[in-house]
Amino acid sequence: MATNITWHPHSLTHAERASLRRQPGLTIWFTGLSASGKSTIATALEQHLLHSSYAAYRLDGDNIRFGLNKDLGFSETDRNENIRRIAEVALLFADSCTLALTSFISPYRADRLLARKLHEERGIKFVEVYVQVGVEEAERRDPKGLYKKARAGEIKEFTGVSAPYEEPEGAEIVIRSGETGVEEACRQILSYLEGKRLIE
Ligand code: PPS
Repeated sequence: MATNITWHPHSLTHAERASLRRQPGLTIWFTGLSASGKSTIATALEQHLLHSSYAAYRLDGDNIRFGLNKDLGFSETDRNENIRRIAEVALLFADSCTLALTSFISPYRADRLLARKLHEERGIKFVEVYVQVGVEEAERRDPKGLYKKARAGEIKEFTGVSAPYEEPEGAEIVIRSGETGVEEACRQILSYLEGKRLIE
């Protein structure tokens, strides 16, 4: 970190801002293997929320790597940095009273914990959604043909094949992707958020 820098606090607390905006700010953090369905579910949830007049915005793994994180690859160190940056960006969205939806594989438990900790330190809610699917099923789906390439050795360090995925232990929501349709998954998340009074 640079030296000679000073933190300038906002003129409002997050709670005061949320009350003025009449809109909560929080991060819904999707994690799961490639082809688990996390982006599909996050996209559908974003639609639901927007149609219910919530400010919501989805940050997507592939997309972010076209811009902000285009300098990063898929080594463990690069993935750590990818998730660290996304955690900070999601926090900014959430602090500004947007519902930030992130869909990144985020394979390392420590990275997801860091994202959670950053939010908790600022008093901002963090909801982890594990979109659970076995490698076999993800590989059977293989919508982008990436598992096939990984098995052929054309993609190195591919999650679930030649790089690890550490399953979440304390996710607030677990979606069993093989048995749960997209609409049902959205309902599961919305009912959790409503139950916790995070949205109305
Ligand atoms: S991570 O692990 O959180 O840093 O990955 P993420 O930023 O979510 O990017 C995952 C998408 O990148 C594509 N892709 C790979 N995924 C995993 N491993 C390797 N080696 C890899 N190379 C490219 C792939 O399209 C992932 O998108 P999803 O939507 O998960 O399938």
